[in-house]
Amino acid sequence: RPDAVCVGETMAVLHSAEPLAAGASLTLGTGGAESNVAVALARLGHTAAWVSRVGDDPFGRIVTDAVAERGVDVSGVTVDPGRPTGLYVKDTAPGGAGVLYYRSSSAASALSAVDADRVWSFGARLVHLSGITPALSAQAAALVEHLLTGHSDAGALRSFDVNHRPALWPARAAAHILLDLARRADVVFVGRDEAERLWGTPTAEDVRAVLPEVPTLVVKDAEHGATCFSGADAVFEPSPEVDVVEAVGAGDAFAAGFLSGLLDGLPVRSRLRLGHAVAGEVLRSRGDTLEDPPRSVAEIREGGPVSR
Ligand code: KDG
Repeated sequence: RPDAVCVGETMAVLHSAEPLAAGASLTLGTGGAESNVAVALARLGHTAAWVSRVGDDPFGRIVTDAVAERGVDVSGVTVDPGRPTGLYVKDTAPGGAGVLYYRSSSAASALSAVDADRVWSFGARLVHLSGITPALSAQAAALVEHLLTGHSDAGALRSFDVNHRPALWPARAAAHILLDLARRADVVFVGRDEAERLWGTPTAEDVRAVLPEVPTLVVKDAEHGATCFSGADAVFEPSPEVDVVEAVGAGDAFAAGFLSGLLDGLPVRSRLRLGHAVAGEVLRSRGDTLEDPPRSVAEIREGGPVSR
């Protein structure tokens, strides 16, 4: 029985170290918000599975192998011979175009409520989802809604990272859908600026006001810090200083650090500190996923568990 099952699209990534131009060299990697969380949880010593769909193509095999090699159970990944694996290009050097997606009609965009049984069959303690999946297609949105509301025999906690991707859907289309999904989750992660763009909520307290019932709500405010609201309590933990190399994947790393602390029954402050520590490690690297946990993880964990 894994600690966590993470559900969502993972793409092949082509990374350009210089602004894209004819003849540029691209490095092939792997990236997907939810599998990034699964990989980081596995790196942090938890058991994690990833459920998705990939094409019957080299990219599908490459991304599945990359996730599996990092210790994640990929037995819940379906190969769809009729659709390609999604692809994205990171043209993130100064002056570059940013992140470019080639993922419409991808294999993962055909995720649907049919896939829910595979998720539940793991009997995991936690199911992690993100607001990227409902942007992929109506049927993928139905899967997320189903997993957040449907019956889990194992009594799984549902974790939802809002992850609004403006390149997939504009804020006006995403706002009410993402708010409705977040309201159904047990644990919600959202960026302060992201929430402001979606819901017009400038402060963490304003975000709490639109999501008052969520048992554990984490509002992340980039280099300033993160606030965890649970019941009437609010705990703020400042972000440590980091020399940022590339920010892609840092939100996923934060979620994995926080969820690791939650799975271990650590106090809220330790969960936030784990989130910052793991995010810091990804901010300092070019890749999207955690390679090795930073040393501070052990120190934070030494604080020990508390009863939940
Ligand atoms: O969170 C990092 C992700 O943005 C990246 O890995 C790609 O999953 C991705 C997406 O859909 O943007």
